[in-house]
Amino acid sequence: MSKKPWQDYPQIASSEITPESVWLNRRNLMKAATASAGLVMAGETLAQPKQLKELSFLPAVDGTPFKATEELTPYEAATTYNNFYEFGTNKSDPARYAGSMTTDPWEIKVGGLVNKPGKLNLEDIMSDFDLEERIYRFRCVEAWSMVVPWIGFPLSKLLERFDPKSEGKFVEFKTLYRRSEMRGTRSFTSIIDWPYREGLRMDEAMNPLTLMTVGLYGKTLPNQSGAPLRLVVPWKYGFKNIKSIVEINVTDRQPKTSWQDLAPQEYGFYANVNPKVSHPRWSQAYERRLPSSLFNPSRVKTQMFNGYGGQVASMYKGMDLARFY
Ligand SMILES: Nc1nc2c(c(=O)[nH]1)N[C@H]1C(S)=C(S)[C@@H](COP(=O)(O)O)O[C@H]1N2
Ligand SMILES: [Mo]
Repeated sequence: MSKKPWQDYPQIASSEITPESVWLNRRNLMKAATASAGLVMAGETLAQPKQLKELSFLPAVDGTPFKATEELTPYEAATTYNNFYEFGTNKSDPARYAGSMTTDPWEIKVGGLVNKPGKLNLEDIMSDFDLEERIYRFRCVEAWSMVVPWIGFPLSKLLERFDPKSEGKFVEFKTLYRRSEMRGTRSFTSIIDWPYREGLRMDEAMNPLTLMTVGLYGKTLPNQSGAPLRLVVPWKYGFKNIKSIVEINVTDRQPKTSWQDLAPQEYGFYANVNPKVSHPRWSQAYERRLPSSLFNPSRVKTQMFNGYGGQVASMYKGMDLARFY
């Protein structure tokens, strides 16, 4: 795979290139030093990219928060520069290896504090929910960003169907964990306690911006983007946008999340985009809008709540956002 311009960041200190994986790699080195066995990765054949299906959907409406006005990130950039640690920690690993994940059949289990626990399969999801397009800014905690035309439906519509109980204050999400198809989870350097987990407060989950996403650019999601179903929460850092979801639970306690588990001082539960609250190792005041290169870094100012304050700021009234990061 040839290197794309947006995969070069000589303008940024090496400690800042891919902070999430840099952090992991440091841990990995320590782990590797103590590991007795060498690195043995099965000689995997790369799966063919699967056929993506055209979707019918309601286009995003001009002049609404559902349609960002910035230029779209090219499809190629959005689908070759990814974070999906189940397939490796390099940005190019998901596009290269996620094809090995089987996404058909697919089932999501919904339970916890709901009156009607149950399951949904992908066919139900595709036939029961009206799909709409949302053009959202997407901001990774590593300070790169993109603008993507997602396709999906509000998470609230899915949750309502299972009738959450009034004691339900949070929603927990889990990604598929299938070792045989996810080389990153088998790697001896993998330190995430799989499955990947995320969570939202109930009001965040019910916010109209919060999207259960099944596609991008008019078609079903490629595996590296979290097929067949992933979360998109545009006012939060990218790691909240959990991919390839198989389980959703309504809970009365704040769920544990994968990144919080790994480095609680660096990655909080809320993870609201906030230019004024720095990550311990870098500033969040600016971001690189993909495609970004040495001669065209596309440096833009990061906006409070990623520019969605009008829709979400009221949920955090009176909260110290430096403390609840
Ligand atoms: N299951 C799972 N979901 C995940 C991740 C992951 O490693 N595993 N990475 C997160 C991070 S850190 C980011 S920035 C986004 C990246 O989404 P993208 O690859 O579609 O840009 O996915 C998030 N969802
Ligand atoms: Mo991220």
